[in-house]
Order: sequence, then structure tokens, then C-alpha cells
Amino acid sequence: MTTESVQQPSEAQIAVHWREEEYFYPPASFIAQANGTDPGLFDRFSLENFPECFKEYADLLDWDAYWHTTLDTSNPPFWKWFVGGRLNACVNCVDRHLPSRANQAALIWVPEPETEATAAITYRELWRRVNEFAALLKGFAGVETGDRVTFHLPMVPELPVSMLACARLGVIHSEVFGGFSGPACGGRIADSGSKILVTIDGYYRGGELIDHKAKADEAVATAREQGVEIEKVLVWRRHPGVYSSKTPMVEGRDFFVDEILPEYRDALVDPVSMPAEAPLFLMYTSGTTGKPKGCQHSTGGYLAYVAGTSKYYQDIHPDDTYWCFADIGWITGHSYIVYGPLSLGTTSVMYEGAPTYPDPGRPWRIAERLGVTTFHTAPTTIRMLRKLGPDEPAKYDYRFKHMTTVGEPIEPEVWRWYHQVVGKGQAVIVDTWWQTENGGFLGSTMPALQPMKPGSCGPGVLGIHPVIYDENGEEVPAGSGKAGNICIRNPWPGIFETIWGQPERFVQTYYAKYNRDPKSTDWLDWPYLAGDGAVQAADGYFRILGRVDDVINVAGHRLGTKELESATLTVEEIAEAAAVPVIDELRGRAVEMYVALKPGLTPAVDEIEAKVTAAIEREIGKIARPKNVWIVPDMPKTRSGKIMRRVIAAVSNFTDIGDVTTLANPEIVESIQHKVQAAKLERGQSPIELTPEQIAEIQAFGSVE
Ligand code: 6R9
Repeated sequence: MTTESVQQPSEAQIAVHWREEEYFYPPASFIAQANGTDPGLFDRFSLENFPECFKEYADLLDWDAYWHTTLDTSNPPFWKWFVGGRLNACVNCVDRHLPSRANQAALIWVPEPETEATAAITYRELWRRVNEFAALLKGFAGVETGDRVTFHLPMVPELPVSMLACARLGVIHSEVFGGFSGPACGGRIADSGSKILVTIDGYYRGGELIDHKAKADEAVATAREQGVEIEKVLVWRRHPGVYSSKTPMVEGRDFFVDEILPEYRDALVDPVSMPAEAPLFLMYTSGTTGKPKGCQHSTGGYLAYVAGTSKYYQDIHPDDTYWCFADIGWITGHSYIVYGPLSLGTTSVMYEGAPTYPDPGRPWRIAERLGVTTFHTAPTTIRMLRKLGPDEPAKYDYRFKHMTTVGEPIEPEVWRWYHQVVGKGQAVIVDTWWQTENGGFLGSTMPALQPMKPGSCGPGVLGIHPVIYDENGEEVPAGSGKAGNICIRNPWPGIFETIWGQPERFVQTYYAKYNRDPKSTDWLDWPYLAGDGAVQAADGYFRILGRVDDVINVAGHRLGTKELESATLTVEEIAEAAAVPVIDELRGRAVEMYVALKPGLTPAVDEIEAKVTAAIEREIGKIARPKNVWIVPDMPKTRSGKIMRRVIAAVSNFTDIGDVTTLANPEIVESIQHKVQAAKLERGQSPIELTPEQIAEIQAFGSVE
């Protein structure tokens, strides 16, 4: 055994292999109209001007009372922004636009069935609906400022209406992604202590009217088991007046919103002026251990941060038609479908359904019909659209000036398709790196001022000063080719305030690792640990390698799954790729690649395997040579579209697959398992006995905590 395979290298020693990508420059037509064209911005937001620089973001909002302290660090790391300031988030997103744009569309909602009409909701109509629902929440449901209300809503306009109604009342909303199960929702109800659940009878997804109310009953039961009793379930109806769920309504507990709302017709509710640091909402993120974490976001700091980043990085102008094709059930939708765009008074598009329903031309038909100018989505959606409809964008007459990618590292191959085919070579792209915990973007290029580089998010955004530390807390210099843990040196207004009910876990998870002195009230002693591995190129751009646990250690060389996947995607036939570790007696870990091919190809299996191996050898080196390459019809995915690497890692290692019921496509797992394991046995790769640590590693692979 070599020393290499025995000693674990420190983060600082991780060699990262990738090819430097070329720059792409924004078109002159984009620069001519951009919000951020003054290079002086970077000086204004330099560390020397911290924290006062963020006044510029806060000044985008209307305040009832101006703050006296920009940043209060007296109780680290529970930072408080804009202390003394008071405001209402709903007023900032709705009321204040009425004098200038009452009859401009605030939201344009596209139902999934193409036979159903698109609905444009003006700022004035939104104001009406929000007031009426706020009146119902207060009068009928009895909620009070500071209470929590859980929503389990899909992509329907009732979701932003419910959010803004809570914000108007100073009630903390907690939206659970509509695709989550009833029990998952119940656990979050219990954790937040909500007494009210807002849901809907059904919604369209993939051509089907899904029965959603059924999940509410399970959610209430789970919450009860965990000691929290839901008093009322408010049920919106997808088709008002018609009940589309098979589950009975529970007498005295369940109520149709459309039956009660008429009592509140034209009601107006005074917005509650909230302290800047009052919580606006909770957003749960999953972890592999313990309860999901309820990230608590503030009113003033959060709203200022999403307004500022929407202005400069989304380049939002009021007369844009801005479409963030994400789900409001995730942080991206909260910040960049609802709060950011509406605070700036633009028109925000929402789409109810699946990207490829009824065909992979759908998003481009929506873009053409609505005249979308600004488009925002995730690599997983881009990969899916590329796989199923590579030539579709060209068939539609739309023109994007600006596009965003968010949520995962994007492979340069996929980036180039997005740029060339979706953006028709005319749109600027921002690759925005951030997390549920962060409120808004952390890493991105400033679209008119900094060139794009496929696969890299760019430098820290305005006022965000990232640094990469090794395991010992030493800075890993830019251009060293070494990876480490990306951290943010300074607090910022969008950072979450705490984990709801778990302040120790907040400190432990995000600050303990690199804190220099637990008593220090100097924010410089409290770097924020993002939990992602990253590399910084000599030009200062960061390349995010994925969660720190998404790394495969092959004979002492840690390889980012994303590097392997990127290399694999350079093979023309391949649409999607996922790398997992397989326990290997000789090399510690070996790599197995799972690949899905572009449609319509009948592959010569050996040929594809050889091409993948050659591509990885070429892009990374022989060390990363995969042990096996498996061609699969599709990857097991979460409902938010992230590939579940732990499931295929379990297949490769013959370990227990675990719970797959929360996958979007659980049926795929069995066929992959059967095919791969039979082939492995045929190749003489029979299962080896694993240690408990090894089993735990496989089970946790690719998970977020
Ligand atoms: C906004 C969001 C957070 C994790 C994050 C990182 C990954 C997000 C990325 C990215 C590379 C990007 N991530 N954006 N990786 N490039 N542009 O996605 O929040 O769901 O909490 O996920 O997603 O690993 O730590 P969330």
C-alpha cells in the first residue's frame, strides 16, 4: 500500500485539474441599457467601505423609519442589519408601485394546460388580492404579527398572494415546496409551530391534475405526532367553485378560501410596520442528519439585499418581462420571482408546470408569446431541454437580453449550449452561486462589466468578499490550482439570522470551523462557511466544485464530481452525467460514471465507454479513469431536479439504496440497479465487504450536510 492511499490529504493539497475556459463578452446592446455600468461600483462596495456600502441597497426601499445602526455586531454571529429601521415588505413590493404603475402586470401566470388562458395580475389587482387575503388571515384565521403560517403550495398566483399577505401582517411565512410529501410538510409545520396550513386542492404537472389536498391530511397528522396541532387548513381551489381532490374536507378544520373570501371583498388591511430585523419568512433546507433547518430571513436586510442584487445582477428594469423559471418553493423563487423583482416594480412571470410539457418547445413558446426579455433557470432544466429538444429554441421568435443559471455548477458544454442556442448568442449570462441560507447571490459576474467564463460563477458580488481556506484555516491563494472550503469574510444583509429554534446549530454549522475567537465582536473573526469546495483562478473567478462531500478521493487525489461530469459531457452523444465513488481495494476509491444519452441515439456501448474514458483522461488525467461507465435511460432525481448521487453510489457499491420515495422518478432506480449489478457480476466485480464507515460514506455521498 502506498502512503498516498493511507494518508488523507488536507484540503489545501487537493489538486484540481481542469482546462481554463475562454472569456465571453457582453454584447454592446446589453451594456447600453444595463443598470451596472460604472466600474466605480466595485470601489464603493470594497471591504474598506463595509458595512456602510449596503446603504445603497437599503435606499432602494421605502422605510417608515430610517435605521440608526447599519450593522450591529454585539451578539456574534447573530448580526443585525439596519437596526432602528422599520418597514413593511408588502408595501415595498406592492403598495409603493401603485402611483406609477397600478395597471402594469406584476405577475403573469402561465397555467400548464395550453388551452387555459394566461393570467396577468396588475399591481393594483395584486394589492386588492393581498389585502383581501390578509384580512381573511387576520379575521377568519386569527393570525397575529409574529405567528408562523405554513404554506404547501405549487406554482399558482395564490402563493405570492399568500406570502405578501403574511408580509403585510408581519406574519412569518414558511412555504414548503409543493412537490414535498405530506409528512415532510408536517415535520416543518411542527418545527415552526404553525397553527394554520394554506394549501390547494390540486395543480397541473405533466398533463395531470395532481391531488394535492391529500397531502394536507398527512401533514396535519405528522405535525400532531410531533406535538403541534393545526387549527385551520385553508384550501385554495385550482378551479374556484370546483373541488378537484378526492379527500374529504374535515368539518371545522378545512375551509375553501374562495367560499370565505367574498366576506372580505374590497377589505383593506393596514400594513404592520416591522423592525428591520423582524423575521420575514422561514425556508427549510434538508440535511442528512437531524431535523431540516429552518433558515430565518429578516425583513429589512433580506429585502434590501434581494432588491440590490436584482437591480445589478438580474439587471431588472420595471419594463422588463422577467421570467425566473424556478419554483417559489425554493429560495430562488422567494428571492428572484417574488421579493426581488416585485420590490423593483417589474413584471415577473410564473409558470405552473413541467418544462417539457407537452413538448420541449414549451418554455420557448412561453418566451415568444409573452416577449420575455430576461430568463433565469437551473442547469438541470437546461440539460433536460438540451437533451430532449436541442433544436427547439431556434424555432421560436424570442430574444433574451439576459440569462441566469443557478443551483449547481454548470458544465461548460451545457453553458455553451445555453449561450449559443437558448440565448442565440445575444444574451449575457450570469452564473449565480449562493444558498438557501444566503438570501441572495454570493458569486457572479457583473453582467455589463465583467466577462463570462463558462463553468465559473465569477468573483464575489458587490460587498461579498469570499476567501478559500484549507483545513488549517490558511488562505488558499488564487491561481494555485488548489481547492478548499469557500467562506465569506464578512456579513451581508441577506444572510439568514439563525436556524429557527436551533441557535447553537447555526453557530456550529456555519461559523465554528474558522472562528478565531468565540468572544470577538469583530466580524472579521467570523468567516461564514458555505460548505462548498471551490477553486479560485488567477483572475479571481471562483469555480464551485459542489458540496464538500461531493468529492471523490482516488488514490489520494480528490476529484470533484463536477470535473468528471464536465469532462464526460464533452462527449457529443452525452446529455447528462453523474460521477460516484466505488470502494476499491487498491485505490481507496474509484470513479464510476453514469451517463444518459441524447435522444434518438442507438449507442454502440463499447464505443461510448471508450469515448468517456478518453475524455476524462484528456480533461483530467489517467488518475480519474472511471472503473465503469454505465449508460442509463435517466438519472434518479429529486423533485427539484438534483441528481441523487447517493442512490447510484449505493447501486455501484451494492449497498442499501435507502428511501427513494421522495424522488421524482423512483421507478428508474430498480432498472438501473438490476442492469448495473448484473453487469458488474459478469465483469467479475462482485461485492466486497465494507466497513461501517465506508457504508456511511456511500449513504451520505452527495448529501448536503
Ligand atoms: C440557490 C440555491 C445551495 C448549493 C450550494 C452549491 C450549489 C448553487 C450554484 C451552485 C455551483 C452555482 N450551487 N448555485 N454550485 N454554481 N451557480 O441553489 O440554494 O438549494 O440551498 O443550494 O447549491 O453547492 O451550496 P440551495
